[in-house]
Parts: sequence; C-alpha cells; structure tokens
Amino acid sequence: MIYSVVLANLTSRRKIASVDYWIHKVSTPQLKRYLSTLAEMKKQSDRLKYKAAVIDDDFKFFSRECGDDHAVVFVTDVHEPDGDIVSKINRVARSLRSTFTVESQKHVKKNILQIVDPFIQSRFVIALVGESGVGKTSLLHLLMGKQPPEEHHPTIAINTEIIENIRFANYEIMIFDFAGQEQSRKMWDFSSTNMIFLITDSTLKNLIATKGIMSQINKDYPNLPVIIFANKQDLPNALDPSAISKIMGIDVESMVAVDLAYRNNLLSILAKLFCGHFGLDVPDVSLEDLLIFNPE
Ligand SMILES: Nc1nc2c(ncn2[C@@H]2O[C@H](COP(=O)(O)OP(=O)(O)OP(=O)(O)O)[C@@H](O)[C@H]2O)c(=O)[nH]1
Ligand SMILES: [Mg+2]
Repeated sequence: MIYSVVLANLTSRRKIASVDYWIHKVSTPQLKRYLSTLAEMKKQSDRLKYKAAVIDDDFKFFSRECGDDHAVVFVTDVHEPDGDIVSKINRVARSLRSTFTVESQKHVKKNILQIVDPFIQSRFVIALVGESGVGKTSLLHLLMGKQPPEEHHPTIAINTEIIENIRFANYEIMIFDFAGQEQSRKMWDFSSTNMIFLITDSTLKNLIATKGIMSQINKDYPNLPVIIFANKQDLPNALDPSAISKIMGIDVESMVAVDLAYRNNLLSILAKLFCGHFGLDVPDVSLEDLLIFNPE
C-alpha cells in the first residue's frame, strides 16, 4: 500500500508538500536518508535512480525527477510490488512535470492532493456470496450503517446489485453483492475479486450448501482468500460459531447482519483483514480513521 506521496527538493533534501494515505507517516530524517541514498545511487549509475530503496526495514521508497530540482517520492510498505508503483509514479511525475512548467511551485504545493490523487487509487474488490436469503444484502447494509432489509427481496442481477465505495489507505474498497439464487450462480465470476465473504445463515442445511460453494471457489480460484460469516446468530436454530468452524474447517466470523450493534464488529473484522492482507498490524487508531466512507 502507498503510505505517502512526497514532493521534495533534491538539493536541500526538504519536503515541499505531501499527501498521506496512511497513519504511519514517514519522518523527515527518513526522507533525508532516502534522498542521500538516492544521490549515492545516482553517483554510481544514473539508471540506479529508478530503483526502489528500503529504509529502516519498514519503508520502501521510489522516486522520479520532476521540475528543475525536484522529485516526487512514493513511500510504500515493503511488500508492495514494484511494478504497480512504477506505473503510478511515472504518471504522477509526468503530470507534475507539466504542471511545474505552467504553474508556480506554490500552486503545486497547494494542489498536491488534486494532482496526485487520480493516479494513486487502487481497487480492492470484495464479493459477498452465499445461498439466497442468508443475509448478503443485509451485511452490506450493516457495513454502510443503513437499516437492514426487513423482508427478503432476493438480489436479482447478472452479477452485482449494489456497489459501495470505502477507502482504506490508497485503496478503494468495492463490495459486490452477488445474487445467491441458484440460477444466478452460474454468473459468478471472481476473476477481479481480491477477497470473498461467504455468508451462511448458520443452519446445518445451509452449511452443507455453503461447504459446497467453498469447495467450488477453492477449486476455481485456489489463491482467493475466503472469509466465512456465520450469520443469523440471533436465531434459536443457529449453530454456534465454534461448531461451524469445525464443519467448515476454518475459523468463522460470528454475525447478526440485521443488528446495527454488530456494525463495529464488522468494521474491526474488515480492518483486521485489510491490515493482514498488507502484512501490517492493526494500528491503534479509531476504525473511522482506517476506513473512510465516501459520501453517497
Ligand atoms: N434474524 C435475522 N435475520 C436476518 C439476518 N440477516 C438477514 N436476515 C433476514 O434474512 C432475509 C434475507 O436477507 P438478505 O440480506 O436479503 O439475503 P441475501 O443473501 O441478500 O439473499 P439473495 O439476494 O436472495 O441472495 C431478510 O428478511 C433479512 O431481514 C440476521 O442476522 N438475523
Ligand atoms: Mg441480496
């Protein structure tokens, strides 16, 4: 993930402007250390300036020159694949170069977010799947803090019904609510999905079907993480989560999608999953600071 984008002066090694996407901000000494490393790399070979450098084991730095004596610097987590960043930083640098030629540094400094942001976003796609009526649309409503649907109005769509946007660092989280009815399942396509939320209503009958769905997903998309939500835990016939874990063979998340009191649980599950996905510990900040909901 991208932690920060910094515009720096190469001679003074000072930060001119920055946009932070993550709560761990890079410090001035770390930035200076990177910029002197960069100067050393350049001395050895001009082409080395395109290479990423890891500082303090935790931060990966990339940079591109832009403007007379400036560079745009991306600071990411150490696991971030170079390829994703290189295409983004090249585009940001190109945009900054052309902005610098027509506008003053003051303008760039003031508008850094607007200049940088369109090139930064990545998508993280979550698919809500499970049999019809298990509570997928309800879970989506809970996440968005909306009143859950009281009656079951089956989601009918070729593949998705509602798509909602939530931001996590520089990722736009998209939730696809799939239709669960048998005839719609043939349309399920998870080729651009990053994570599956598989919902069960916690009845034995549904668990058998859910296990079937899980085996199919594991077979078709062996690298796709599947998170199971044991929903409808408020109902008297609900099996308890530990029994469900045993049946499914993996840990499950306990849920009551129609109870708004569960929203915080759901947000912390998301925070744990996202941080885990990026190899990070969950930082000790409020969930609202981690997950930013776009206004509708
Ligand atoms: N008691 C209880 N009812 C729930 C819970 N979650 C969902 N429901 C109810 O179950 C019914 C179906 O919920 P939906 O969210 O529409 O189910 P779905 O999985 O989206 O169904 P399809 O769109 O047909 O695939 C609705 O009447 C909800 O109110 C829960 O945790 N507890
Ligand atoms: Mg639905």
